[in-house]
Amino acid sequence: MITLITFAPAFGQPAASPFCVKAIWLLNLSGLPWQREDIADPRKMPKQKLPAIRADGQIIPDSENIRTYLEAQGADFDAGLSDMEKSTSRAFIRMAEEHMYFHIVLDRWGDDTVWPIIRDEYFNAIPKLLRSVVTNKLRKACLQGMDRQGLGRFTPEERLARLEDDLSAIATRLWHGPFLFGERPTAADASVGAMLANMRATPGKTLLKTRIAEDEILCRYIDRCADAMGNPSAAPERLCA
Ligand SMILES: N[C@@H](CCC(=O)N[C@@H](CS)C(=O)NCC(=O)O)C(=O)O
Repeated sequence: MITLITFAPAFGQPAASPFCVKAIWLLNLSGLPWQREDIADPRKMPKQKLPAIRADGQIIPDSENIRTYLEAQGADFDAGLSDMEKSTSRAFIRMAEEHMYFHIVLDRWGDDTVWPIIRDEYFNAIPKLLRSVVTNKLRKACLQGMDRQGLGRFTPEERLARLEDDLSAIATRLWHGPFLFGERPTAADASVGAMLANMRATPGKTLLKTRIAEDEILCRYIDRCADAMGNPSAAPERLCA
């Protein structure tokens, strides 16, 4: 059986990380049997990140590699999509994972009102007396990385303005159906839906969280994604024979 190595549930999400939520949703869509193993420290993983799966005696890191593995087992997440739709899907996945994701990182690690809640949720295995010292270093390294990446140099207002075009691209597709590519969830929904869900789930009242939480179209979409992909028995149909 496939074992998903993931961060634990947090803030009402099946995992603290949107990439782990994506992997959970893809696993559910695949219809393959799987179990989860929650860990707090990814340093022993091949890429020092989560998610990863243990399957066929090996550890496969990275949610896209997990998708590839599941497809090799017979899953077809984009069944029925045309080549044009598949190429658009690829762009939406990149938008979610290489842009929207970093807004979540900055919202959670960069906001002084949110950070203490994140720290105590993510790092509750570290004894309280040590927690601030250890996590201050991690936080500094994370924010330095975001500064180098560039988005960390934007104010929250500038970040939100930058994100608006992504949100409007998503909403435009949702005018045409309940999911990004029609009536049923596809791979792009697992990425985009997971990012939006985690934006909304961030504790506190940041500009980003409020923006998503007050958007009826996006909130209904997040809920539809969670309903359709969040529960193995709720998957629209078994993708694997
Ligand atoms: N490209 C990877 C990204 C995974 C990723 O960034 N995971 C983060 C959590 S959202 C992580 O494990 N961070 C731990 C660390 O960097 O120490 C994927 O698709 O799985």
